[in-house]
Parts: sequence; C-alpha cells; structure tokens
Amino acid sequence: MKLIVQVPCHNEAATLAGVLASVPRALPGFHAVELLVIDDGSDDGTAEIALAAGAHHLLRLPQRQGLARAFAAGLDRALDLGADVIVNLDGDHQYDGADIPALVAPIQRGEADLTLGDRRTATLSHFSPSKKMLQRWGSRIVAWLSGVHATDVTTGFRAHSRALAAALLIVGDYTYTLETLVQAGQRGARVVSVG
Ligand SMILES: Nc1nc2c(ncn2[C@@H]2O[C@H](COP(=O)(O)OP(=O)(O)OP(=O)(O)O)[C@@H](O)[C@H]2O)c(=O)[nH]1
Ligand SMILES: [Mg+2]
Repeated sequence: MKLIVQVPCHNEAATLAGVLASVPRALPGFHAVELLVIDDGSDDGTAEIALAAGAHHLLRLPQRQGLARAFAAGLDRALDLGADVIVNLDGDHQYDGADIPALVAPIQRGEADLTLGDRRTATLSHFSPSKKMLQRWGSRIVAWLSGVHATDVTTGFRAHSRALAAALLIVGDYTYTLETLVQAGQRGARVVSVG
C-alpha cells in the first residue's frame, strides 16, 4: 500500500516546510509514504521550499488555477504515481500531519472510502461567524443532496481511497469540498468523520 500526501499551495513559503515536517515518513500498513506538492502558480519560492523540505514529487501549475483545480490535478498525479490512499493536507499549517495515522485508519480497516478531519469548528472561537454559517448550511445541503452526514464539510484535511479518488469529477474552480462530498454520497461511498 502506498500513501501519497498531497499539499496544494499558492504562496505558502512561510508555512510549507513546517507542514511537510509534520508528516510521518513511515506508517504501519504502508510500504511507502510520499509527499506531493502542487504549486499553484506561486511567486514566493514555494516550489524551491517544497523540494528543500523533502517533497518527493512537485507538480507545478504554470499559472494560478485555483484551489479546486490544484486539488484535482493533485489527485490525478497521485493516481498516476500509484497511490492506494491519498491524503489532502493544506499548505497553510491549519492541520497537523501528525494526525494522518488517525485519518487514514478507517480506510486501512476497509471501513471508509473518504475520511474528514473534523476541526470541531462549532466550538472553535477563532472561526469567523460567516465560516460557521457556511459550514452549517453546507452540511445541510450535502446531507439533503447526498445523504452524507458530516459537520465539518469544508475541511481540507481528508483521506481518499484510490477507487473514490479515481471516481471524483471536479468541475468547480473555487472549492472542491462540497461537490466531492455530494458525489461521494451519491455513489454510495462511506464517509467517516475523524477527530
Ligand atoms: N486560496 C487559495 N488557496 C489555494 C489556491 N491554490 C492552492 N491553494 C492552497 O489551498 C489550500 C487551502 O487554501 P486556504 O486559503 O487556506 O483555504 P481555507 O483553509 O479554506 O481558508 P482559511 O480558513 O482562510 O485558511 C492552501 O494550502 C492554499 O495554499 C488558490 O488559488 N487560492
Ligand atoms: Mg486554510
């Protein structure tokens, strides 16, 4: 089993090295753990920092395409690289790579196709009221459209089985978070919140 941790980045030079350092380089049940950085048209040296900080793979988008396209391009590359499980971890250090073992465990056990790192935002005071509202409504819309019940539907910390990643079709430019959940639910994928 190969795990690829993809990190979409637009100008994350300040935080990327810390993000990559937080990712465990070996995990029980995986013969390889590899880092894939998607550089979405950065002009702050993000790509150079990625390589210096130990990224195994670097996908450079010639110009900024937006998070959803960067995410989708990363999934495609990770599949080409033979990933069995693909984790998405944002480059701004909002999440901790040390939580990856817990995030991938339900997929390793064969109990989930997609896991969500739940930030427990309802109780986080630094999350703005508008973001909390987006989440509340997003959560309802996802449940209504697809039957998936999850609180933190906008989280960028997720793990995907290979089969689910290959089935996702991302058409938006801005955010992939809700449309991927709706598609997963409509396909009957098992979505599990962790955290
Ligand atoms: N905003 C933005 N992020 C991008 C883009 N391309 C790649 N990314 C990366 O996508 C990840 C998530 O972006 P964020 O701006 O942190 O989005 P967010 O976590 O929903 O928002 P915050 O709560 O403000 O952090 C980061 O690692 C970005 O570097 C882009 O065009 N715009
Ligand atoms: Mg962020």
